[in-house]
Amino acid sequence: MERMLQLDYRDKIELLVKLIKNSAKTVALTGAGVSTESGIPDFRSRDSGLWNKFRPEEVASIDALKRDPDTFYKYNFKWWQGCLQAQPNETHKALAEMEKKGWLFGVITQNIDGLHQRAGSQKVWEVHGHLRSCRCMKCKKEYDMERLAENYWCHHCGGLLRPNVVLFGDPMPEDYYTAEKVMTGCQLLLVIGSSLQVYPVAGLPYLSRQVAIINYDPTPWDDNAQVVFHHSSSEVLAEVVKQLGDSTGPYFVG
Ligand code: CNA
Repeated sequence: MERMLQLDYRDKIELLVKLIKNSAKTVALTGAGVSTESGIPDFRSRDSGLWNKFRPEEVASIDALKRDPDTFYKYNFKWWQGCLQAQPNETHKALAEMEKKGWLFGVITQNIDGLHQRAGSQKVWEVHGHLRSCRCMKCKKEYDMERLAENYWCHHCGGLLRPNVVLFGDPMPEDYYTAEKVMTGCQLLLVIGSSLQVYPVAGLPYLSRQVAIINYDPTPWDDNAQVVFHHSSSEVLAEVVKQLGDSTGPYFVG
C-alpha cells in the first residue's frame, strides 16, 4: 500500500490495466456510488448520502414495513421512483463494454436500480434484490412494481405487499449465494462505488486473490488492495476501457 500511495493517477491507471490484463478471472462488485452520476443518491457519501437525512436501518427494514406501512412507503417510494427513472451512466456502460470484450466475468451489485442490465451487462447478480417486482407477504403472489403505486394491499388475499428488495432484517436472496460461487477462482475483484460497510457483501473481497478499489471515500479494504482510486468511477473506468482498446480478454465469446 505504501508503495502504491506514491504512484500518481496515470501510474495507477497503468497498474489497474495491467492487473486486468494479467487476471484470469475479473469480477466487479458495485455499490450505490456507481449510480450517483445517474442522479441516485447513495447512502453513505460524506456530504450528500441519504444517510444524512434518515437512517436506512430504521426506515428500510422489514420491521418498519410491518409496524407502519404508511410511513415505510412514504419514505422509500420517492427514492425508488428516482431509481426507476434514472439512466445508466459511463460507469455502467464501461462495465458492460468490459464484459462484452471478455475482460469481466460479470457484475455482483448491491444496487436495486437495474442500471447495469439497462447498460447492457449480461451477467449481473443482484445481491440486495431489485425494483422490478413486489410480492404479497401472505399469499406470495407476485406483482409488477407499478402495482405498489396504486396501493400496497394484495388484490388476491388482502395481505401486505413488499418490494423484492432486501430490507434490513431480511435473509439474503439466492443471488447472494450464487455470487459467493461466482467468486470461486476470482483473481481480481474491482470494488466500485461501495463503502464496504454492509455485510455479508463487504466480506466478498476475502474471496479474491487481488482487489482494486474505485471509491471516493476510503474503505476498510484500502490497506489490503493492490490499487486504490479515490476518484469518480466513470472517470477511471472510461480511461481503463480506452487503454484496453480493441483487445479481448479471457471471457471473450466472439
Ligand atoms: P454506500 O454505503 O452509500 O457507499 C457508496 C460509496 O460510493 C461511498 O463511499 C462514496 O464515497 C462512493 N461514491 C459515490 N459516488 C461515487 C462516484 N461517482 N465514484 C466513485 N465513488 C463514489 O453504498 P453501498 O452500496 O456500499 O451500500 C450498500 C447499500 C446501499 C445497498 O443495500 C444498496 O441497496 C443501497 N443503495 C442502493 C442504491 C441504488 O440502487 N442505486 C442507492 C442508494 C443505496
